[in-house]
Amino acid sequence: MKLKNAALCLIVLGLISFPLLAQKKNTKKPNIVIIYLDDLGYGDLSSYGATELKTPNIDVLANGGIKFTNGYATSATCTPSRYGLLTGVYPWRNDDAKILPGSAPLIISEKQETLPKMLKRAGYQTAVIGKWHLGLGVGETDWNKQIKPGANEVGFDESYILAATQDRVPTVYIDNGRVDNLDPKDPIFVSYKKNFEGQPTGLDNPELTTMKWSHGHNQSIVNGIPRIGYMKGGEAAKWKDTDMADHFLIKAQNYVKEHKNKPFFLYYALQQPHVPRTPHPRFEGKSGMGPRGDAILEADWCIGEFMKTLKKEGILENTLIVFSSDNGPVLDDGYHDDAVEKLGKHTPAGKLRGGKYSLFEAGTRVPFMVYWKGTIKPKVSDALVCQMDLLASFASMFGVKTDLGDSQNTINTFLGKDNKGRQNLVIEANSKTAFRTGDWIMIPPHNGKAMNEQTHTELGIDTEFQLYNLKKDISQKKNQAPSNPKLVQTLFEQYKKIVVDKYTPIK
Ligand code: NG6
Ligand code: CA
Repeated sequence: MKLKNAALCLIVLGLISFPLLAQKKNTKKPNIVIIYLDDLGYGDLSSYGATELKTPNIDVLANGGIKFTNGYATSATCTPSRYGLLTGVYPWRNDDAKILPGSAPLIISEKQETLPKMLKRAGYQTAVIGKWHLGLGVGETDWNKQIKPGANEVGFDESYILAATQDRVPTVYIDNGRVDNLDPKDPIFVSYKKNFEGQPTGLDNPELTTMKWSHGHNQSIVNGIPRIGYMKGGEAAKWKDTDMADHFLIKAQNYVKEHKNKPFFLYYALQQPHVPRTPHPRFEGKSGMGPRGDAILEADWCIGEFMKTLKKEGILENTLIVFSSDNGPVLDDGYHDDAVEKLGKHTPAGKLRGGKYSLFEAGTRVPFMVYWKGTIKPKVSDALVCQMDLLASFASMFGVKTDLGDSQNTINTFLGKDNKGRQNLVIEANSKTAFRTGDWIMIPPHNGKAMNEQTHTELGIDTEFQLYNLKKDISQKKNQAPSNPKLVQTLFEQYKKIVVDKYTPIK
């Protein structure tokens, strides 16, 4: 009898204390980490169906969190996707949101709302570590001085970045607006117009290159790799390509260790598997697929190490992690690096058609997961979600007012509480757009090439309407537009309301 009473007591106590505990957990602000890869395809992870590559660490996030099968970047290339992610505004609303040279000015206005600014208002410390590619300064940048405005002026308390891409000059790290390790006696000069006298180039001095270019990438040579753009000086500041992954990882780990006592937002933007693919020698040959596969394994390792740090610092269960990629996969993106030759049975885009640069699905549909150990129950979600919506969603989660732009609050979908996602989405590739709603995607007529001959990518461009049912035909094999003119018209009207009818971009 006594025992029974005690048990009853415990149950009652449990019932009372459980909601309190649950409440406590929900009110505590989790750290937020966005892990963002560069050119990782929908089919590049074992958790997304890859059989030829094993990505056990990223799979922990996919299988232990919400794994989205209809998760999108806003665009099929880097700059616009990152613009969408950070500003919550469709990148095609900003004419400057196109693949930028390393010397381009910052394309986010200092007055504009951004994800880190909003999170700062919610009480977060903010940082970006890794690839930036949203421009720096106001033009005619002097790389020997403080470079402003940049990441720090649009919401990041701290930034440790590469300016554009690994294949573009300047090939240096920028630490809170200053070129890291720059020797003032050896100033650095950058030009995208003409070479500096006496400097070798990939075009004229192929004997000095250890990696061979296939298209573009024949200007200044750094570490034996011919790049896009010209650069002179700054010897001590030049990065070592094979150390880049370790370098960013250590920066990210240190950031966590130093900021763990208050909520932080870390945008950890890895450079892999974008070209030039330069995995550290300890990953060389590990995938059997050449440097592209090795770079993916290296990125997977980095993420595993980063997770270990979160765990060791005791904050893994209080950290919400979003994982995604800025655009879909490409094999030959300008260097002969065996990506084509050693691909074997691997399908970087999975069953999707197209790839990086494409309006077909593989351009923008990317691995996308939200992981929060102990809080989010693992599931696979086929809701339509987009990176651009993280801004409005986190704003709603923390009760912070925000300038919405195109960002929609889908927080319950991100946390796995519902399966609604967004109703529709405009995707973009090379300033051309298409409209997804429900299971349908409508690609309006566009002028332009159907094929990118250099990368061998189908671009999804046609002068006729295209309509695909993605549920029944994920590989976009059958154009249903000719047999569904009414539906095409309806979708085109909805699309026009968003795309063509005037909207003042936030600049
Ligand atoms: C292209 C480059 C490509 C890559 C891309 C940007 C050539 C021929 N091709 O112009 O190699 O750098 O720009 O990729 O130069 S992204 O992922 O940053 O958008
Ligand atoms: Ca990219």
